[in-house]
Amino acid sequence: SPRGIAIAAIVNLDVNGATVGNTADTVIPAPASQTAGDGAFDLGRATAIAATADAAPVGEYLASLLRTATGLYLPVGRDGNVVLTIEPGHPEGGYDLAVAPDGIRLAANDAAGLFLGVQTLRQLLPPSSADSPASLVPPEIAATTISDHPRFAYRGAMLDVARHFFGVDEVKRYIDDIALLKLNVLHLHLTDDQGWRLEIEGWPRLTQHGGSTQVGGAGGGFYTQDDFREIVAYATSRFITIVPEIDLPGHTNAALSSYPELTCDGHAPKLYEGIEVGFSSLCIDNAHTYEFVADVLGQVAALTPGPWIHIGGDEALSTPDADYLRFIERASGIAAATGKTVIGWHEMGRSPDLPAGTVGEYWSFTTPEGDAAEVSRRFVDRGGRLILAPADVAYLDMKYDESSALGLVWAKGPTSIEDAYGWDPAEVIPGVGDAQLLGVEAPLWTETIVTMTDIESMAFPRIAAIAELAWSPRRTRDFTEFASRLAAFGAHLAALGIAFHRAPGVPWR
Ligand code: TNX
Repeated sequence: SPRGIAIAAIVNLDVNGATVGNTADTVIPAPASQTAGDGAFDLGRATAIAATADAAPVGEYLASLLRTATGLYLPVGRDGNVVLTIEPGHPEGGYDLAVAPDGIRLAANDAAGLFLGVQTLRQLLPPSSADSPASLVPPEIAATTISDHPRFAYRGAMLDVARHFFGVDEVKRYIDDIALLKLNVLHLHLTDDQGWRLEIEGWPRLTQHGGSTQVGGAGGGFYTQDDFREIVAYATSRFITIVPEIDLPGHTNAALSSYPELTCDGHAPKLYEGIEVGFSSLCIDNAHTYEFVADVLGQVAALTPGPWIHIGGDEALSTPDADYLRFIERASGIAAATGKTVIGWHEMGRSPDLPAGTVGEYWSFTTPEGDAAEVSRRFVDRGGRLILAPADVAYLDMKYDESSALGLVWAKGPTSIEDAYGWDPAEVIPGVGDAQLLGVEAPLWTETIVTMTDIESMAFPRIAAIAELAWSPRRTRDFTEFASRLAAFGAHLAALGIAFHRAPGVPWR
């Protein structure tokens, strides 16, 4: 088979003194099909990127990556030997990439597909960045033919900006980090007990007061609507869809503290800086509550070009059951009236009445607990699909092992890289296979996560495992082989300055 042919050393000097990149055998997530060719393409001064108008933004993006990585200023125009083509006939969401000694051809149905192909091409180059040695000599790319497409349409990461706040630049950096792995969704958990992070017109105290603190106290912060638009625009430039989450009716202490009329007794609770869950609830039979929900969800939907709006619904432990069901019915209707497809954590499946097509996000374990499987299947029964984020394998905020300084352990203890890789989305919920799945997501809750380095070291490398489960065909699954590709990927992460955890069990270089 073409796989397993020479896993090339990541930076070799060939006889001409050029740096030779990885072979296709080192790409993460593993492509659907790949064949090694003969020879190599020399990236040098004679290289030019050819792109038609619709492909030009991806051409410019590739040129800017190569400028940083190699110091080469490649022109983007009508002619060239690196040809980006948009044409019909490729598998949904996929691309074809051919690297030969006389040129590179990348083709896809749309610019999003080309962007994904560029992420593969990056990993075929020697790991490099503006200040690394690979920039001193023009690199080569070993000849290869790749035909690739994703297993799932929704390949997500989630960042909790409520427990600890992360600014626009940090979110942009995470967007670039996850784009490397062909993830195409960033779910932002914008509100929780500890903070309200998005400006809502007409409700200024949500951010002025409710956004003023975070877990542990110091800091806090929020996005103005312009900040949020900037995040959305940046994500769009990376072909990543933002899914905004406003968590309702629990996880709302910051809102209740800002507007006492949202409580049942009219008393504003204090701001909260701890990490307990399940103690707050909007007042369910209160007209203000629905004015609030309609105003917030309306503005969030208007700010977000993507098709989805997430309304939480998890861990509403202090909302009586009957109230919860009444609230979810009403709030999901308000959310659907914005024109978006509603997403909710799997508890929302308990509601007898959800808008058609509502998507459930499953966060129980790889062996479902309690009624999690049953309530999750109800989304499917009502025409929706599921996103899987099983907490024992996909939660990036779990410790790697007992010695991890950061992270929690409630989801069946620590989660190693083997754990993150060692499951299959089609085997979690009986009766839910690929056809019922929208995709997979890796949430990063931030009770213990404070800095960008914390984010990256908890996410990487486990997010690479989740990305591979979301993208690659099942037949490519093999931990030993994955670990060897991960070692090559780690060299790229190091060159890019992405802090990653050198998890044991991987032959890091
Ligand atoms: C559970 S899973 C939560 C979050 C916490 C997380 C910590 C889910 C939908 N809710 O509120 O941040 O555990 O791991």
